Amino acid sequence: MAKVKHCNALDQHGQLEQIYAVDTLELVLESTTRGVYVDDDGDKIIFNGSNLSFNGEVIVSGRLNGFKFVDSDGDTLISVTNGDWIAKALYNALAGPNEIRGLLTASYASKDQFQGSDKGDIIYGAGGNDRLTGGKGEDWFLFGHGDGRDVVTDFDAVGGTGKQDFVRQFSNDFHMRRSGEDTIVDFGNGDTLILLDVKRSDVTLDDFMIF
Ligand SMILES: [Ca+2]
Ligand SMILES: [Ca+2]
Ligand SMILES: [Ca+2]
Repeated sequence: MAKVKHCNALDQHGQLEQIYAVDTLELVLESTTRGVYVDDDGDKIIFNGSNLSFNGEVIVSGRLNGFKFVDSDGDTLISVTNGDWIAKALYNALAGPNEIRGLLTASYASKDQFQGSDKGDIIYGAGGNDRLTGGKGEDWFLFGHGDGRDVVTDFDAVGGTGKQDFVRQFSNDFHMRRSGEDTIVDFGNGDTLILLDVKRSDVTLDDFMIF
């Protein structure tokens, strides 16, 4: 289970894709436990692991247990720990056509835990049954086809401007039902989003946006 922490510096709608020029990433530090990549304006991706080895820019072997996005000011944007991945597979996902999104989708493929910052975050659990906590601010929870049975622990359906949370989902073909104190958003085929301690009557279609 990876633990993913979004930090304040990423701020509202933090799109790593807009921050990182993946084509320009260069490996600037390598060891058996670490690989540090920097893009052309100084934003870093730091991989941590064991038995790592490199061939040019490429990680060719070893395991990764986490990685961190650190911007050119030295502020951590997202920190991922407690994972266990084949290092080459994650490197290949980053080097593939979907770049950052590919890396995140590959890393978040199983059951993980997400903690948002005090500001607005975009939180994407990807595959597996994830536990998602947005924290303060206006948070967006992304949910795609095959993303499992995810739980949002602090969904704010009534907060108003600056606090309200939203779901960004792959399909408008879902139904909602009450389950005890919770609201279940059911997309069928095992894809469900559970909004803990949220009243069914507080959730409206305004809380959703298809992507
Ligand atoms: Ca996941
Ligand atoms: Ca937040
Ligand atoms: Ca999931």
